[in-house]
Amino acid sequence: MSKSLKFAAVIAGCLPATAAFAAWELNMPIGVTELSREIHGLHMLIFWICVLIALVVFGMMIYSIVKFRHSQGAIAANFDHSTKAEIVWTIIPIAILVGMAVPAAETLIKIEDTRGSDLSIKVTGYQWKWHYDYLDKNVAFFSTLSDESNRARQLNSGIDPNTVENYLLDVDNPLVVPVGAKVRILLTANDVIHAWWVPAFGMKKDAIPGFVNELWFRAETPGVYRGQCAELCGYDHAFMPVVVDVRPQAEYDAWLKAQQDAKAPPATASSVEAPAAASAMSATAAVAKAE
Ligand SMILES: [Cu+2]
Repeated sequence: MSKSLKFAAVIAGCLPATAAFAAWELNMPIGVTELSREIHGLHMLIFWICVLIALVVFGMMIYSIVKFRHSQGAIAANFDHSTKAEIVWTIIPIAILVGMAVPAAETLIKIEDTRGSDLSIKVTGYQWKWHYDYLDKNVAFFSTLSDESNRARQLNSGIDPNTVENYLLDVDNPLVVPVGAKVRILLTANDVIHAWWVPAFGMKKDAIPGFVNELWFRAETPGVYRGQCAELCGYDHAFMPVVVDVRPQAEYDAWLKAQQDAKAPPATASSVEAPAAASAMSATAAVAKAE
């Protein structure tokens, strides 16, 4: 078999594998928000610039090594300084860096611009769960690992994790937001540093105790988007997923109303709670007096 035939056979042998590789995502996900698409575009732009630089540099290197080899009688040039070459190899990299910095800075500014949001949610990281507080909406709740995943993850649980849908990526109470709304997330933590991360939104930011970090997203397609805590935060770090349920506006409004109604105390609650609180206070006073 000739060399070229062998080469063709190798290529043909690789062909069935390409179909399998198609399902084997290597690249970043494109996501479902304008920002995630821009970040992906930026990533591809810089990738292709790197490819181009590699082709030019390695192409010139290989060409020079082959063409001007000693066995062909090449004689090395004998100079130790070239102002022209130094100007060229300074200006070209500067132009490349500026060309990359301009679109990168534009995207960064957009990412940081949380003005004009439709909805603000305070997200607090806890060891090992998330707390969501819809500001000015009187809705707040904890979001913890789903019971199914939690049972399966226990040592010797006897449950095959492969049988659990969205294993370690499911929660009891997901964050619910309306589609198309600019959602501002105010991020903080109650104990150690966590990080709130939803790959489909292109957003990941640290939740730091004593600090408030901001991020925003505008999901364009309804659906359930999953992420995880992305900052090693203790031994259950792997068990505090993030789930965001993006719903059409009407469905979101109905959900919000249901949450508010469920939270509203029944009319008699205050009359029941008040005496209990009063007696607790008097008990504290009595203890204080006794001391
Ligand atoms: Cu965490």
